[in-house]
Amino acid sequence: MSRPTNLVNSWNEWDPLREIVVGVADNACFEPAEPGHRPQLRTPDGGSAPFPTGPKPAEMIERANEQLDGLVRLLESQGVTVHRPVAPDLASPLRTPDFQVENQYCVVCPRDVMITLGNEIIEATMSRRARYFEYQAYRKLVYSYWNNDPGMVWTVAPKPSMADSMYRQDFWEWPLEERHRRMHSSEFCVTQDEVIFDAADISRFGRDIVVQESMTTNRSGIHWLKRHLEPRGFRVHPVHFPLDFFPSHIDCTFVPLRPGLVLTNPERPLREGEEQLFLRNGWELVDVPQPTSTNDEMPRYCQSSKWLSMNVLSISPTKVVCEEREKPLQDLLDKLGFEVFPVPFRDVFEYGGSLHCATWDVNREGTAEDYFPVNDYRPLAEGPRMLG
Ligand code: ABU
Repeated sequence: MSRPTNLVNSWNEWDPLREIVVGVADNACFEPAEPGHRPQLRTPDGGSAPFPTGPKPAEMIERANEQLDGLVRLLESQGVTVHRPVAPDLASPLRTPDFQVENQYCVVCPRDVMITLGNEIIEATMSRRARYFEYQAYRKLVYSYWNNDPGMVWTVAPKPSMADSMYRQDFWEWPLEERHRRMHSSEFCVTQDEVIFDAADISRFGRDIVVQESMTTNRSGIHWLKRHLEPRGFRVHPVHFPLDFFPSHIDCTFVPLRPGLVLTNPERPLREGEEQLFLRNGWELVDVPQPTSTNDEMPRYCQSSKWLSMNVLSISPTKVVCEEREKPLQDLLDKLGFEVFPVPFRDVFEYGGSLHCATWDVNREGTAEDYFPVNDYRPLAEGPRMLG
């Protein structure tokens, strides 16, 4: 019996896009301070005024939704099917057996929570308390894929406790010299005792998966991904960017745009040696230009770095959506042969990211390609192989 067309099918970050989820700002709250996160106002004095809590003002939500809706219109005009999550109440305090938090955050960045790896959707463990239940906004959609695509695999990664013991609180107090001294040890605000990863620390290259060790993904999380994905035929490669002292999510640091090309962050080089996988297989690593804003010039409540400039979304290996102010990057993309679609997105930044973060692709054309035939990959253990 022939199988119906796969609804869930996405192997990399660039194949022609068919179906995607774009976040919504409805019901968004300010992100609370918690052991895994210390939000600060973006002011030149480092933000000594307290960071607000509770629901965001309606006009701020409206502005972000206008820009998210603009992205939806662009994608639809390119023939892409777009879905939106349903934002639950986020303003009420949250209490589990292990922690409490005054409010949740938002459902603008599905990329952090959900990932498609071939025919599989994985819900990440997450690393912050205010985002513990964020997967709920996508469950209705996941059920529709589950009910209508018999080949789809749905995996929920183990939820960590997010108890105080899961975090290393002194991390936030380390002076810069201490961070510099420790920059190769990859110890951040989460310990190694529980499995922790945010989906946005993963970048997909066909059968190769690159995962950043960070404040939001620990070595146990990467180990879980290896043990889960290797038997399915994937190769999981941990990567590190030692000059990023507060790493969180790979998509402002290392952004593949087509076979053979990764955009790289000039201030966050790969750990020495880790570039070899790419260079030995003929990939080009191209530094992006400086963003148009400094970190201090980012929107007042934005917790991401100026490198949201490179958080672009691929519609295909030749078409890229880019934030409208980032002209230097647009010029580079143009020179590299891409058709660039600029959209305004700055009002979305304070909800956790830009164009890549605010989306989760569920279906792209294409299959499991091997872009890294030259490799000395050592799997954890031999298991049944599901890919060719
Ligand atoms: N959510 C992406 C943030 C990454 C960065 O601030 O560089």
